Parts: sequence; C-alpha cells; structure tokens
Amino acid sequence: MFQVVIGIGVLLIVLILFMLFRIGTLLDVVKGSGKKIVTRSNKVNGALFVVLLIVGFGAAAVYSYVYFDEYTLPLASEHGASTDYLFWLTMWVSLFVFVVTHILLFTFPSKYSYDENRKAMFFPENHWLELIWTIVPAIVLAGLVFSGLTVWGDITDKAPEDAEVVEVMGQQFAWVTRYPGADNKLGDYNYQLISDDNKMGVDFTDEQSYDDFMPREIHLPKGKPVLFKIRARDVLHSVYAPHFRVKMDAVPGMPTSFHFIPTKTTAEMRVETGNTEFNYELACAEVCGRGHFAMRLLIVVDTPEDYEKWKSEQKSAIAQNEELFKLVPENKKELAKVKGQVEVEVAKEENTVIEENLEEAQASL
Ligand SMILES: [Cu+2]
Repeated sequence: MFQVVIGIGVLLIVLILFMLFRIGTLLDVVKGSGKKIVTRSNKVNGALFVVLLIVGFGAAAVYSYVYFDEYTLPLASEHGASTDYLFWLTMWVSLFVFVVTHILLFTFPSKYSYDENRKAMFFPENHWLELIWTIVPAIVLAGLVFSGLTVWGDITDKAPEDAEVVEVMGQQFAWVTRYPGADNKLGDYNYQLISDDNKMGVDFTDEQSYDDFMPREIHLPKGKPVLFKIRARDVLHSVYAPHFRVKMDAVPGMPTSFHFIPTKTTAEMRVETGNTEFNYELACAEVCGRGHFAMRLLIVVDTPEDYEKWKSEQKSAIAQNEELFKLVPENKKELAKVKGQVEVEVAKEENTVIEENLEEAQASL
C-alpha cells in the first residue's frame, strides 16, 4: 500500500514538472524570447560535444600508450603471429572508421547548430552515396572475415598425429590436468564416475588410464605441437593462456580442443622480459562463480629433453593416490600395477600387512 502511495507521489511530481516545463515554453512563445534561449543552449551543447571529443580521444590515446605492454603480451606460439596480425589489422581498420565517424559526429552539433539565417537543405536521397557506403564497408568486412576464417581454419584444423596431448578440465574453482602417460593414450572418462577422489571421472576399467598422470602444473615442450583436450565439470569455464594466444571455452558436456606450438621456454621468456620470476599461466576467462579469480595454473615450457625428463619422473595417478587404485577392478589390478608402476606402493602396503601380521603373531605368543 505504502509503495503504491509513493508511486502515485512520484508520478504526480513528474506530471507537475512536465506541466511547469510546458508553461515555461508557452510563456517563451508568447514573449517571443524562445528562439534566443534555444540558440544559446545549442551553442553551449555544441561546444561541449567538441570538448568531449578532445578529452575522450586524449584519454584513450594516453591509456593506450601507457598500458601498451599490459595488453600486448610477448608472443610465445607459432600461430600467435597470425592472430596478432589479424588483431592489429582489425584494430587499425576499426580505429580509422571510429576516429573519422566520431570527429564528424561530435563536431557537427557545433558546426550546424541552429542559425536563424540558415535554411536546412532538402536532401532526400542519393543512390551513388548509398551504394558507396554499402559496398565499401561490405568489401572491407568480407576481407576481414575471410582472412579471419582462413587463420581460424588453420588453428582449429586437426592436430598433428605426434602432438603432446594434455587434458584440461575446468571445475569450480580450479584446473585439473591429465597426461596420457607412456602409452600416449588417455583413458576413458565418464561424468557419472566423478567423485571427491576421482575428480575427472576417469574410467579405471579402461587399461589406457593406468599410466595417466595428473600433475599440478602443465609442462610443455618447446617447438613441438601440443593438443589441449578441454572439458568442464560444472559450469562454463574458458581456457586462456595469453602468451600462446590460446583461448577456448570449456563447456560441460561438449569437449573442445586447441592445438598450438610453444616457441619459447620459460627460461628464454625470463631473459626476454627481464623478469626472473616470469611464468606462463593458464587463467579462466569466463566469470564462472565467486572463486573465478583463483583459477590460475602454472605452465612451464621446457626444452624437449627437459620435458621428456619431467614426464618420465611423473608418477601415475593410481600410484600417487591409492583411493584411485582401489577403483581399478580386481581382475585388472595386476595389469594396473605394472602399467601404472604401482608396485613400489603396493609393496609398501604388503610390507605393512606382513608387519602387522608379525606384530599380531608376536603379541599372541
Ligand atoms: Cu572458471
């Protein structure tokens, strides 16, 4: 009820203001002073348009110059050169059109503000003019779209056979990764198998999963093709590795992928940037919830030799986490032990069992 009264009150105030404005305008008409007032305010508004144009362009230019390094990160992938070229081509074309149209837009109100000595020209249509402003932008845009499509085709084409595969899964709020291990094949997964222990829902009845490993940071070899197989566990995320010009949505229920070739190791990038703490990173570029900001994963680019060494040092997921080993069906446990090199862990388990039995035996004596 109270809200209705407030609503009616606001409506009445608006009506009163409108009536006052109308009365003021009518009085101006009666006095014959209306035209002069309009002319003065038009001049002020016209000048303000020009001021806004200068201040706006000035601020944009200063910002673009001062923060140039923040939005043009050093490049570290092969295809990145093409996407950078496309970006700057589109940027320059759009900038040219933007500057020209805005200079016209913001100076015309001042140049053509009301002048009682000037009569507006009647200009109903001009077919040539219309043809020009339809065909020229159409050609320019078609050129941009076509060159973009060609590059997009190259980037999203089938990954080379020898590409290093890394599975990247987004979840609220972290990235989980999986490498295929020695057999170079990722084991199957199924979203129904996802649990606290089995974060990626890996299917441990599939023998190819036994040597898969899940590191806490991504390592990539320099100069070799890499294929990211991307998926999401809960909501939309987006894989964003800006130095490699890699960006691809992670969509629940719809696997996506992105392949690229890193061209600089982390060490080389540290020298190039003069920053000894430099690290590549993978961020989430989709606002996916309150912990979105925390979705950061380190990427290390090694020389191919260092990469192979790192890979050989990684323990399989089932060797690292015995809860995962428990998910392997009984009849495949022996195979899993061999493939996932679990024997050390299991030997430990067996040892403790033997020790316990010993202790029990000693106690009973
Ligand atoms: Cu996210």
